[in-house]
Amino acid sequence: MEKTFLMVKPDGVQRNLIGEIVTRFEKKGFSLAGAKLMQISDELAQNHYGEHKERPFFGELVDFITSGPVFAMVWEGENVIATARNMMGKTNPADAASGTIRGDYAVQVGQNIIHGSDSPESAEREIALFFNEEELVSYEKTISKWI
Ligand code: RTP
Ligand code: MG
Repeated sequence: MEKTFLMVKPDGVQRNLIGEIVTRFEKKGFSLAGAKLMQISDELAQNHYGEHKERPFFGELVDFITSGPVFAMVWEGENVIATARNMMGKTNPADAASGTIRGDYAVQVGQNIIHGSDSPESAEREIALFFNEEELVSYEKTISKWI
């Protein structure tokens, strides 16, 4: 089953949005495969956002994502990578539709509440970067046949 890496960013943790965000993915019908509250190191931040190294906002991005604890998660389900991106909304909250996480809870592009893998390749890379095999659980839910 497809897996993705999602993370409540420091602004979402500070604003007490962990529960709200977990609830949205649970109610949608996806399964949580792993989760932890953690402080991202400078090295992990630079690696995670490596694709943006040459962008003018890279320094701010690394400073922000290391500015406080994040809630890292792995979610599992059919088409979870693309569907989670839709549920998050556009990168800039000003462009994100109402009903999406960024559309409902964020204002600025630099503080947009949640991260989500943007492709199967990034999902695999990011899950491996943040989680050990032993931290992930695969299980059947009896509700699965209703989704
Ligand atoms: P993310 O990686 O955090 O899930 O966000 P994303 O895919 O929607 O956007 P991406 O292009 O990967 O950019 C990563 C994060 O960089 C910040 N950003 N700032 N100042 C700017 O113009 C700018 N552009 C992007 C955002 O916080 C974005 O989530
Ligand atoms: Mg991205």
